[in-house]
Parts: sequence; C-alpha cells; structure tokens
Amino acid sequence: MESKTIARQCSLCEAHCGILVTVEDTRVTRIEGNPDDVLSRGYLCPKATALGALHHDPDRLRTPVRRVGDTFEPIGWDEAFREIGQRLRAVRAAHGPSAIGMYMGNPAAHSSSVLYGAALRVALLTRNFFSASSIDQFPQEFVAWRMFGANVLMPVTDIDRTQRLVVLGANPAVSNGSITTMPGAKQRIKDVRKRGGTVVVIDPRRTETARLADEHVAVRPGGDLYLLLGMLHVLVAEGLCDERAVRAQCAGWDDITALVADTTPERMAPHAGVDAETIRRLARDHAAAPSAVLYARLGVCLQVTGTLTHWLVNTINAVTGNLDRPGGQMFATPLVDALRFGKYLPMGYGAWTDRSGTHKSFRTELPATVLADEIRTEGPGQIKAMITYAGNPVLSTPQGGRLDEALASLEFYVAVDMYVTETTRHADIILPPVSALEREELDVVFPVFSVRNNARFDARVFEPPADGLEDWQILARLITELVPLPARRFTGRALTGVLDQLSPLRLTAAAVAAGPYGILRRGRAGLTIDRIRRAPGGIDLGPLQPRLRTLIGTRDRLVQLAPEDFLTAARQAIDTVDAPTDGYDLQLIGRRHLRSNNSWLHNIESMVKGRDRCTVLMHPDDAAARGLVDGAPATVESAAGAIVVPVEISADIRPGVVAIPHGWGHREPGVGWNVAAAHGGANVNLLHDPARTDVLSGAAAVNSTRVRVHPVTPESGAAATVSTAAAG
Ligand SMILES: Nc1nc2c(c(=O)[nH]1)N[C@H]1C(S)=C(S)[C@@H](COP(=O)(O)OP(=O)(O)OC[C@H]3O[C@@H](n4cnc5c(=O)[nH]c(N)nc54)[C@H](O)[C@@H]3O)O[C@H]1N2
Ligand SMILES: Nc1nc2c(c(=O)[nH]1)N[C@H]1C(S)=C(S)[C@@H](COP(=O)(O)OP(=O)(O)OC[C@H]3O[C@@H](n4cnc5c(=O)[nH]c(N)nc54)[C@H](O)[C@@H]3O)O[C@H]1N2
Ligand code: SF4
Ligand SMILES: [Mo]
Repeated sequence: MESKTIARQCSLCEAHCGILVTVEDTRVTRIEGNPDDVLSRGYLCPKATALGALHHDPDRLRTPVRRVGDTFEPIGWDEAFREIGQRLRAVRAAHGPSAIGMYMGNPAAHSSSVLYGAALRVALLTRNFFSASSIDQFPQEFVAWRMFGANVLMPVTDIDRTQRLVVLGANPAVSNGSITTMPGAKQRIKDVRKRGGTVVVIDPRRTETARLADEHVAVRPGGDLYLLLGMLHVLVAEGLCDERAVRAQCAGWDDITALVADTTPERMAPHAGVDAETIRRLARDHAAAPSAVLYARLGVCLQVTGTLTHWLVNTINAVTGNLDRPGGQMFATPLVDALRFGKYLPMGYGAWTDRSGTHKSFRTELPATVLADEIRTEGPGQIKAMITYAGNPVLSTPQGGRLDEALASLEFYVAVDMYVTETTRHADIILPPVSALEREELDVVFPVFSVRNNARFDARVFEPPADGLEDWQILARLITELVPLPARRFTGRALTGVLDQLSPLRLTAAAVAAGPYGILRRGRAGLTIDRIRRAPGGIDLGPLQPRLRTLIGTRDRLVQLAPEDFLTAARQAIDTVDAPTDGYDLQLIGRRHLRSNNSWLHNIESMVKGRDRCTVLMHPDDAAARGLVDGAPATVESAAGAIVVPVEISADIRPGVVAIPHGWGHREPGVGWNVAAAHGGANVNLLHDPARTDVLSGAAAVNSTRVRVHPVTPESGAAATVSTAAAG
C-alpha cells in the first residue's frame, strides 16, 4: 500500500490552518494539524476532516451537468461552454449587460481562483453583481473606506500582544476569527489572560468565547451602538482619551466630542440593555490598560446599525491610542501588498442603485437581499440570466422566500459549484471545479488579515483528473465566451490559450516578486514561490508593524473620526428606540457550530451526526412562559415568514433573545445532498426581512429580527417550513 503525507492548508474557513493530509492508495485516511505551521501551530478544528470526506463524497459532481426536465444529465465541457456562451450572449444582445446577474459566494475567497471571479465580474459589465460580502463584512469595508480611505484597510486585532481583548458580536472560539485570521483562537484568548491581560465578551449569548473570558456582558441585540456611545461619552467626559495620539493621527475630534456630549451611560443603558455602571467601567478599563482592543464581527455587522457600530469600534480604539500600535488594531504586511493599492480603487458608492432606488452600489455591488426582486420585477434592467459561483444564496440570504421561484423563472442560469444545492438545483448547467485537495496555490487573501505576517503554500494532495478544471479555468472559459470577439471560433480559441497560461499561481508569483518580501526589493534574499513551497509549515514573516501612515488613503492622510453622514445617522439612531412590534416579543440572532460551515458541510456524516443543530435556543423563562419544552417542535414566526424547529433550552442566552443557526433547510426536492437532506433543518433566512438592512452599507440586518415563538399548532405547522427533527 502506498502512503504519503502532504502539508497544506484547510481552506474551509478564514483560519486556513496548516494540515497534514495522509493518503493511502487513493483515499485520505488522516488529517492532522501541522505542528510546524507558522500560524496555526498544530491547531485544527473538527471541520478539517471534512476535506477528505468532501473529496470522496459520491454526491460531489465530477462532470458538468445539464438540466433535462427535473433532473440533470452529464455533458462534455466543450458542449457546456458552447451552449452557455450562446445563451448568455443572446440574453445580453436582447436586454443589455445588466440582464446577466452574478452572485459570488464565500468559498470563492478561499481559493486564488477568486482573481478570475473578479475578472468575470468586469467582463460582464453588469450592474447586477452580488456577493456574500453584503451579508458579511460590508459594514466593515464601508467604515474602512470612510475612516482610512480604502475598503481593504479593515484593521486586524493584534490578539497575540494585547493586554485587554474586548469581543463584541464575534465568537472566535467557534469561528476561529474572521477579518482577523487567528487559527486556534481559543488558545490565543487563553494566552491573553495567561500573560496577565483581561478578556471581555459582549454578546447576548454566553458563548463558547464568553466562557473563556473574565467577564461576559449580555448586551441587547442591536444595543452595541448605544453601549459604545456611552463608553465614548465617559472617555471624553473623564479626560481618558490619548489626545496626543488623536491629534497626530485623526481628524474630526471636535465633532466626536459634540456627538457624545449627552450620550451618558445612564441615557444609553436602556437602549444597550446594559447597566450604566458596567458601561462606565468598560470605558475606564479600556483606557487604563497598557494596550486594549475592541474586536467586533458579524453580531454587530449584520444590524441596521452595522456601519455605525464598527465606526465606533475603530474610533474608541483610535482615541485610546490603540490604533496602529502593538496590542491594538493593526495592519499586516502581506506578501502581496494589496493594502498599498486599496486607496486607488474607486468605491463607486451610489454610482447606481437597485431599481427600487433604495440601495446604493458599493464597490460595484448591490446588496444580495435585492436579488430575488431584481429577477422578478419586470422592466428595463431586469435580470434574465444568472451566474452563481461558489454561493448558496437561497439559504444564505434573506429574500422573503422569493429567490427559489425567481431562479426558476430565469431564461438561463449557470452555476459554478460541485453540488446540486438549494440554489444550483435551478440551474440549466452546473460546472463543477476539481476538489480543494486537487489544487495547488498560494493564498494571498487571508495574509492581509493575519495576526502574524506569513507565507504558506498549499500543495496538491491528488492530481486532478485529466478532464478536471479548476474554478479559474472554468471562469476563464466563461470570460472567453462573454467578451466580444471578432471571428469567435478562432479568436476564442486563441484567448483560451492565452488565459490558460495565466494561472493564478503564475500571476501570484509575479506579484510576490514585486511585493515587500520579493526578489525585486530584496534581491537574492527575496521570497519566491519555490522557497515558500519548500517550507511545509510556511515562512513566518514576523509580528505586525505600525504602518497606517504609509497606507492611509484619506485626502489629509488622517483617520476620519467624523464622516458627516455617520454623524447624522448616529444622531438619528440615538433618537430612535427599537421597540417590540405587533406581539413579536423576542429578538432573533444567529449562531455557528464548530461542525458546521455556512450551508455546505451538512452532507458529511461526521459533521451532522449527533444532536440536532438547527434548533431555536431560548432562555428557560421564555420557554416556560410559552409552554415550550426542550426538544419539542416550536413555530418561530416573524412578519416575513415562519419555520418549525425544535426548542433547545439554555440559561446561556439573554432572556428575550432566541438564536437559530443559518445554512439549514435541505429538504427541497431535487437537491443532490443525500446526507444533508436527511438532516434537513429549516432556513432561518425565511424569517428575516430583506428590506431590513444596515442603513449605510446595505448589508442584511439579520441579528435582531423580531419574532414570536409558540408550540406548533396544526395551522402554524402547516404554514411553516418544517425541520426534520421537529417533524419526526
Ligand atoms: N441568517 C444568517 N445568514 C447568514 C449568516 C448569518 O450569520 N446569519 N452568515 C453569512 C455569511 S458570514 C456568509 S459568508 C454567507 C455565506 O453564503 P454563501 O457563500 O452564499 O453560501 P455558502 O453556504 O458558503 O455556500 C457555498 C457554496 O459554494 C460551494 N463551494 C464550496 N467550495 C467551492 C469551491 O471551491 N468552488 C466552487 N465553485 N464552489 C464551492 C458549496 O458547494 C456551496 O454550494 O452566509 C451568510 N448568511
Ligand atoms: N464553525 C464555523 N466557523 C466559521 C463559520 C461557520 O459557519 N462555522 N463561518 C465562517 C464565516 S463565513 C464567518 S463570516 C465567520 C464569522 O465569525 P464570527 O462573527 O465570530 O461568528 P458568529 O458565530 O456569527 O458570531 C457572532 C456573534 O454575535 C453575537 N450577536 C448577535 N447579535 C449581537 C448583537 O447585537 N450584539 C453583540 N454584541 N453580539 C451579537 C452572536 O451571539 C454570536 O456569538 O465565521 C467563520 N467560521
Ligand atoms: S478552523 Fe477548522 S475549518 Fe477553519 S481552517 Fe482551521 S481546521 Fe479548517
Ligand atoms: Mo462569512
């Protein structure tokens, strides 16, 4: 029996842990953490083992398929591309470029094929481009653009050196960090306390991260903005800010002090759901610590106040002198230094809007929540054909339950995905890439957000099949089909030949050579792809260095503390109280599980076995008041929709709040996920109103939806989407 062990990374989430994959004959028999990995130092989570199962999954598509009635049949690559080209060009010729919409999902960012995703987006020239970013980090990019002058300048939390870590709306003990790549986050958090520092978690649920902390503050969902306004008031009123740092680094100080003049902890406390004394103490402790950092993520991003909250997170870090210094918020020096060029990218904010005129484009995108309506609403600019790449928006985005029907109504839909999912089941043609273990690459995305500078190579575990294509090759062929060419039969072939030579790895090699560690700058000592490839644990490039001064893209080269529209929106938010409406007396938030990854690991038996994960988590008092018992099915209902899921009772969640994970609801007919279908669950995004978005960036506000929960009655059960466990 032939056995080999290959070092690479797990690309399932942002942590990109270093792994050792052992293969015996043609099967993956073991996946372990790589102790030599310079960033993850041997850590891996249970999801990593799914990489082997995904590779061997019989449900994974290995050839392109074409819809025939209600099923799919295999088809050759050339035939597929020919048909796609003809159909898409016909749509564009008849209705214009915006008639082709594109949605790019999360896994796209986890492979360097994303370069070709971006290129396809450009080739389409459509206004109807969407991505998972608008149900993820849009508010953070928006804030980075307005405060630092470039959307990529989202600061990294220097967790390895801070003496005070305050986490709001993130659960790194499960997620392993996001927009701060910190594999093995649990250990890193424990280490803060081990070196005498403090950890505070602000979250409506006592999460896995909160359990590691010195203090847990159970904020009201959506209450963080008020909590931070209260903290900022204390910092200003008590003279606790680092005014020297502010004067050297920032503009807008006077506007900030005016804004928070009346936001006393007493006034903010009821909105935050946190008592005034705690707010005051959090402010004082932040200022007193030798270094301190507020780290915020999805829980505060996906709120109507997402942009405002992230603005105040950065502002508090800046005015306490914790921006761009060790132990605070910092910026990496990645081997391909995208941060230096961010300021030259126009954000095109408001260059166009969705057709209802509600949402402005931001970095050439519209919010994903308008996708169903842009397909369904007739008239000029209507989407007639779609391309989805590595995304499952039917489950991952709030669409008022209309996206299924919308996708089914398209003239033509092509999906780049290796599964027949709730989304891709509507496609006319599905183009599957080779498996992750069949590609080799050098990740250049996540080093931009890593807690240490590093360079790590992903080696191939398996040779791809002779007729297998990587995502970038598929996307390059789609580009070839879409760009206007004279004499398509001949020039198309020539263009394919050219693009085939421009693999992301080749492009990356050139970018590395020109980057901060490359041979063009460092001569013979410089890094090359070959050098990185020969270091199976990667190369450590040292701790983060202060460098905002060289990166900042604002006109006066100062951090903008007080963009006018942020101030206006903040004043409005201070005057608005978010009260329960129409008997929807609970607030719904999300949660993630260590064995689940958005919508697409539920087809792997080891990821779904055991207790049902798609449950509504609620406080014992809330359950008792509604006559609900642990494990029994309940109807969760909002103004937008209803689902049925089992109840899970826990005192870890704030009374008045319930939590349901997203990415479930795999029972639709025709979905090619056989294991997932048996576990079902329900799609929580049916409960979220697509019209409820972050006011400034347009990101979906899914973390404080008003709901009611009650035992299943015959009527409510029939009307709702039922989860397997609840039904069974
Ligand atoms: N209510 C609620 N909704 C949420 C969230 C939440 O917290 N609450 N979280 C949001 C977040 S943060 C995100 S990132 C989004 C994710 O939203 P999406 O990106 O839309 O969905 P995923 O579940 O990641 O689906 C990924 C798809 O890509 C396919 N895929 C996997 N790897 C590859 C690959 O290498 N190539 C190709 N071509 N396809 C691949 C999978 O088969 C799957 O169909 O969900 C969001 N939705
Ligand atoms: N195991 C696992 N890991 C993952 C993923 C996964 O699906 N599974 N997904 C990956 C992706 S795509 C992403 S973007 C990251 C996300 O990474 P995180 O943001 O760390 O993950 P979440 O679990 O969504 O954490 C959000 C937290 O916010 C809390 N919260 C909700 N509303 C509020 C609020 O109003 N205020 C405050 N203060 N807190 C609130 C929730 O209780 C939750 O604990 O995780 C990545 N890692
Ligand atoms: S945390 Fe888990 S899923 Fe994420 S990269 Fe590491 S091993 Fe993979
Ligand atoms: Mo995400």
